[in-house]
Amino acid sequence: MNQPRMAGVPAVNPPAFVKNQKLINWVAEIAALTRPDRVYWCDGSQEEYDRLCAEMVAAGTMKKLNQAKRPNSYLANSDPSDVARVEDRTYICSAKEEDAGPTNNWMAPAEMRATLGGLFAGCMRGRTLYVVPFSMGPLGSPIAHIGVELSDSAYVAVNMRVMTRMGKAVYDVLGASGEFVPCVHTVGAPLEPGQQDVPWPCNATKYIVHYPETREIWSYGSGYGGNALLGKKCFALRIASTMGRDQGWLAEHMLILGVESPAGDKHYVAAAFPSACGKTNFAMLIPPASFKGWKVTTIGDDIAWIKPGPDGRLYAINPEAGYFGVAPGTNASTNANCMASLKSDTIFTNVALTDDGDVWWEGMTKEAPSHLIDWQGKDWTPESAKESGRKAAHPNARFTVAATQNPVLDAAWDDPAGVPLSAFIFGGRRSTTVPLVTEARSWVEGVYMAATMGSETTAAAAGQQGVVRRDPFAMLPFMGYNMSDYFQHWLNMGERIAKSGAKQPKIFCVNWFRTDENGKFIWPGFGDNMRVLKWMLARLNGTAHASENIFGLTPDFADLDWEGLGFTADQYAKITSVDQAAWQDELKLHTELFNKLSHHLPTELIQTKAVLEQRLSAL
Ligand code: SAT
Ligand code: MN
Repeated sequence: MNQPRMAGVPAVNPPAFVKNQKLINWVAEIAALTRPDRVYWCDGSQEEYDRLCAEMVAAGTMKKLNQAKRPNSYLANSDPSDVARVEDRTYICSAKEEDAGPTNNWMAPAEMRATLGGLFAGCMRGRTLYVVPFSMGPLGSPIAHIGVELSDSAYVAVNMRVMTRMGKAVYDVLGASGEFVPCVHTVGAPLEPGQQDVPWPCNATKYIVHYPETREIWSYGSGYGGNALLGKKCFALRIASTMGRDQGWLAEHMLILGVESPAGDKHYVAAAFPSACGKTNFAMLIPPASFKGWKVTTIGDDIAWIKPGPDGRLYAINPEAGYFGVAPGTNASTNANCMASLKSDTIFTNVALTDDGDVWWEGMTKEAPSHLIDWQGKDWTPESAKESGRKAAHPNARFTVAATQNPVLDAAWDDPAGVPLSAFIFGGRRSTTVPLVTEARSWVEGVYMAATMGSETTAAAAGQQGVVRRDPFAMLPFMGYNMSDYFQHWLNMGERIAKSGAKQPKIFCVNWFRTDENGKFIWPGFGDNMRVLKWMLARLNGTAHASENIFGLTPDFADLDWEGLGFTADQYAKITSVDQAAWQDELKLHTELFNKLSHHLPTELIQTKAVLEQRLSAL
């Protein structure tokens, strides 16, 4: 099976367990283009993980943390220029521009191929090309798909082992003729002979490129998060959303959780929030002490693949196998389950290092340690930070940890059949305007709520923070095709469920983030979001009251369980009020969005907006 060798091209030497000739040929082709010093086929073993981590420690890319305090854990500090997803460098290169739609950057495939051809030529010189085979979803599940990432970053290889089902078993599922999504990744920093490497190689030029028709991903210049771990946003959302459109399923930026009442009534719900808006915390929620016997369990914290089952209901899997979560703000009271998950076997990126070889980030403890090494490797003290405002951890600092370390992992998290969904929740980060919770009166109204969702931007993406932007379905940075066609796809899915005779999931819109006149959050959030979940469950079972307003159905103060929380009707009014003037402005933004998305915008959504406008002006 070996390929003839060209000068300067390393032998591909596939191990005997790799039987897929198409894969071997493709690896040879990419090696010939990128010219790595060697090709290494990952088997996903613990031994391999430990070895690659040890190599990165020796190279200065990672530090091994104190084995007694944080066993088998590492800290990586990225280059300060490479700390978040780069949305303005992310492209959907469909044959037709209108198929990428107005929310995506587009370039003609041939033009992009020419550009990337130049950039990728010789881009891995002096480095190792890692062949990283992975399954998104339980191995062999009918909802799962396989990808292979070729990367010159060992950091990517070890993170992929945590974030996906990665390794030898994938080659077995792939067999001689199985399909895979090819993903090519380079940090874009070739080494000349004898050139000393830097701890975090990357390139000022970055391209995150998707070809939806041929289902290919090419990523250049970044080693961070969603730019580089290509199974996540690139495959599981951008490419998978187009697969879902073509094949009748959904790839969503959603957590999936199970919620069970003391009486044993259990439902699964999927919830969409933009990056860094608390999906991981919600997915691992610990109910307040007064909610005895209530249980919340995690299926996933970021992405859901959702397909209609034989009974017509929607079934969801988490395509991932780990969490790449935001560290700052995570602590024993905001997310004790997460803190427990991070006790060992974790890769931290861009958090601070304590003097005893452990990690720290803003919000981990009330008091910061008296001295730290910050995420840029510099001395940091609370006093110096007061003056300079410098953070010890980057606001988008992350942990990478296996789902199996989560103490509240749902028993069905790895079930190839997925779990049936009873409800969808959509939420943005809005300091004003949007009430705590609203139930849509119909599927179409729910799709409207999701389509017009706005959110204040966070540190998860490079660029200005805290500005409200429309983020339909929390998918704005992750859509693989024309946004309005996606809205239509959602409407079609709703109809399909209705036609099957199955009950459509209910759709809710939430906002945990309303602030008072001093800019402080009014709603306690975190575990207390259970109060809203409980009301939703009762709505599903037809046992809770809701009042109708212009936007949908909202609980009165008396409809929520307040036991154990001193929250007043007055405070509740502040986070549920619907201000006419604010909503008139809000609807203007919906109009702006709809003007931008006019190509193929479903008429049902235009009609829904017209009805809202009428109701609002009649107030
Ligand atoms: O960097 S990631 O895209 O993986 C994280 C996020 O933005 O949600
Ligand atoms: Mn996300």
